Amino acid sequence: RPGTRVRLFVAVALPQKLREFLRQAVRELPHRGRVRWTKPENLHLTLKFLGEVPEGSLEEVAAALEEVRRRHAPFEAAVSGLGAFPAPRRARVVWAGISEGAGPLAALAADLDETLHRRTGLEREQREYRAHITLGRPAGRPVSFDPEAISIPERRFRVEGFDLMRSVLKPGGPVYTPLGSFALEG
Ligand code: 2AM
Repeated sequence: RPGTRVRLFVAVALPQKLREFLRQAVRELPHRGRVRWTKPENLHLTLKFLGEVPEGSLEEVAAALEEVRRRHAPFEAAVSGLGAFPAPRRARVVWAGISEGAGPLAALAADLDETLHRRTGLEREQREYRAHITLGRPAGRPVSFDPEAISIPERRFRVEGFDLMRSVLKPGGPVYTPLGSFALEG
């Protein structure tokens, strides 16, 4: 159908063991307020949020990602620690931090932003990229917790590529589907 739009983002998939580890770690977190914890199968590291894109642009989006993947080599990254946007005492996003690989992740994010803008006319990101893994969001009002209350010890993983993801917003939470995988090779 003409005019159909798809909600897209580009993300690094996380190993299943790491996803399960993160989901388990936050089960122990004492906090005030109701949190919708991210389902383990949905845990990912976003590089670029594209928003609602016309279905007809999908080929050009994929071509941009293909261009980017060739410019970057695989690298090591690590997750550790817990934080929140805008702050742990009034959290709208509870996240796991990136203790290694933040530089190459930001370089990938910037290249995706630039290349998608050039090839598809997508608007460039205004906010600074801050690599994080969203673990949960408040069900209503912001939640409050002590980021030191639990420890998320360092867990390393290798970034071999990124995926183009489709997001469908459903009452039970977003459903993410990979539309394509792009292996780093630069
Ligand atoms: P988040 O991890 O901080 O929630 C799919 O929604 C992915 O795109 C999420 O990882 C989300 O970030 C990210 N994203 C970035 N900007 C967004 C926006 N304006 N609306 C929804 N998701 C956004």
